[in-house]
Amino acid sequence: MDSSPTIDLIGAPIEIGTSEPGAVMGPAALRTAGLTRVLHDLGFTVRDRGDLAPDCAVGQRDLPAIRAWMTEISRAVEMALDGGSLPLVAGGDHSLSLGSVDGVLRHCTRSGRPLFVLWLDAHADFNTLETSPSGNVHGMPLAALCGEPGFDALFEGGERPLLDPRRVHLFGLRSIDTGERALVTQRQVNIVDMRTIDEFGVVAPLRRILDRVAAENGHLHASFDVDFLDPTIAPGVGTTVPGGATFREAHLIMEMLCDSGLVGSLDVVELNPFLDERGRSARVLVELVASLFGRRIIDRPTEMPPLEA
Ligand code: HAR
Ligand code: MN
Ligand code: MN
Ligand code: MN
Repeated sequence: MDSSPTIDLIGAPIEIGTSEPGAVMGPAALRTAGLTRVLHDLGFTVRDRGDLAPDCAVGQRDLPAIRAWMTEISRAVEMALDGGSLPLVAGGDHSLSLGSVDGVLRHCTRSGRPLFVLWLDAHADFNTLETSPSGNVHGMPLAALCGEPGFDALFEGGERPLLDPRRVHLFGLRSIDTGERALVTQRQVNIVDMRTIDEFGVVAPLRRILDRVAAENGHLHASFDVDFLDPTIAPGVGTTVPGGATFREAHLIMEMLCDSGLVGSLDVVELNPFLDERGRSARVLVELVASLFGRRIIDRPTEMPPLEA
């Protein structure tokens, strides 16, 4: 991101991609936890665009309803980027990334920059309608974005830009379905799973990703699924998986993303306030977003501090 872009906060209260109700309250909980205020206090101009409300019946879970959402989200994100703003899409379940990444792709296609996606998530979200054990669309957005067959009904007619699976970086993976595992391998999706993080920490793997994006002058889209975090620090999500990132790990990732200056768009998804404990998860998310946008303990480079004589 450049010095201080305007941030367009786009609420996407969608839960048609999941079988666990509650994610519709996500954008409201993030605002309540102070999302707009912390960004404003960090010196950003924040335009809260409110919550999108496409013209489809509430609770409707069929493909046309999802498509109505995707079209709206995609347009809002593309418009923000075209106008020089940084879109922050607050969800809502992870199916919203079908729309947000589609919007970023359209912008990048026009500007000629390659799009890289950092998918911070316990899950791969690379199921197709055939491999999905649940039929829940929030487990499928990456497959759809990368052009796996069966998803055309989700997008508007005409050509749509596709995401290159080799530019997708899954980070924090610890739950994957059988067919999905075969597919991500076949498509050469990049994976930093929890085993890798246990062995090498978050710094070395993330630095490799950031170096790659910088070397190719890419646009980096970060998609933050609450279940990336360990459920002990973020219980407010419908699909908790034990063994997730600690607060310190997630916090450091955000600081490194900030230092890189590469993040051009962001999703914060899957917050389910109905399952949360007194707003804890929403508050943790706001803390992490603040770090991503430049809140730091002390202004100095990230090298080891010199020893005082
Ligand atoms: N892989 C499982 C499925 O497809 C669970 C997916 C859960 N997805 C999310 N987003 N919560 O990551 O049903
Ligand atoms: Mn741009
Ligand atoms: Mn997800
Ligand atoms: Mn997930």
